[in-house]
Amino acid sequence: MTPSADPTTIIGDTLQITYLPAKSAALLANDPGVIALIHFVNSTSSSQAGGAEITIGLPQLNRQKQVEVWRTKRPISWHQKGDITFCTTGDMLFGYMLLEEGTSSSLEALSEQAYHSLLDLIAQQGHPHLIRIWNYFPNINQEQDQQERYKSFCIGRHRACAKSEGFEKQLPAATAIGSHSPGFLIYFIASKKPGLRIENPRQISAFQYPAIYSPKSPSFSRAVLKEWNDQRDLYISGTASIVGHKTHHLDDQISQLQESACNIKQLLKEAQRLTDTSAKGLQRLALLKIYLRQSEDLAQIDKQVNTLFEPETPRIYLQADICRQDLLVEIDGYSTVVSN
Ligand code: 3EB
Repeated sequence: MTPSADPTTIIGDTLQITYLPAKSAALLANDPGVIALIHFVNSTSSSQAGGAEITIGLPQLNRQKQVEVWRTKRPISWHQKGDITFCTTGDMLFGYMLLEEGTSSSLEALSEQAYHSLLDLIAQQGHPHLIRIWNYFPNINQEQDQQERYKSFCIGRHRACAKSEGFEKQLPAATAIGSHSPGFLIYFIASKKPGLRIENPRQISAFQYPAIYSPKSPSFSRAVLKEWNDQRDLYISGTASIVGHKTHHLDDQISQLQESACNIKQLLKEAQRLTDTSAKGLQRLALLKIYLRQSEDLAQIDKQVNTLFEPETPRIYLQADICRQDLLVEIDGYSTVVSN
């Protein structure tokens, strides 16, 4: 659980994502290079103070609390359109929205509307390629209107995405996680030029899952590789203990963790296979975000993570609900290499 590097080092030109001790976040308040500070605490909110300040209602389990910091070396310009606050830095667009779930519309309608406005916005702004997206909303496994809320989300998202032809070939890497407080929060990266979609040979594409998991398929890729100016990033979707389309290791958190790590390693191999050797540096993960349904046994889990990944890999542990009832662990991965 070692915090990552010195807050003053910025590696790539376009985007640097790090975890820093939460105590040092105040030092960054007036830093013009900050795109976003992402906090993991007990409630969901967002505000704009120079950069974006996003708070996600997921209790952080690390003893020394961390904050996720997004920075760039490029000039940032901020804008607001409807519910979406966004900035552009050259090829990249970063945006977020926090929607309230009213009583008048369903989660399905809200998800469709959110994705519809997001896809519209990035097209209008000339950054039409959705690269990576995070979705957080409460009670993800609860039934509402005779449907599990995760499934309602999938249906709404699918409906919005399906408006553009061939969308299934360009799905972003994604995370969809159940938070512990009200508010439907989305943040995302889009770009002018497309990324490269990567699937996992050990898993059926989520887009082709049988309908038991959702009447309309989950619209995401397992990972997206993206070349920015002087850097190459690999955004790995929330990865769980799924082989083929089935959950493996029911009721066994440690085995699920191992299977998830195995899936991530397979994805890294696949990224390597699909690109030239310069993707080598991408084999080393820069960050791990580990969602745990149960918060007990963290010491044992952390020990396992040290053996499954490089022990110095910065990580944040979050207590979260995962989109299938039987999943106990999910991991987001990120790696980056800078050329020259
Ligand atoms: C899985 O592999 C686990 O619906 O956007 C992981 C990442 C999962 C993203 C999503 C779902 C999503 O199917 C669940």
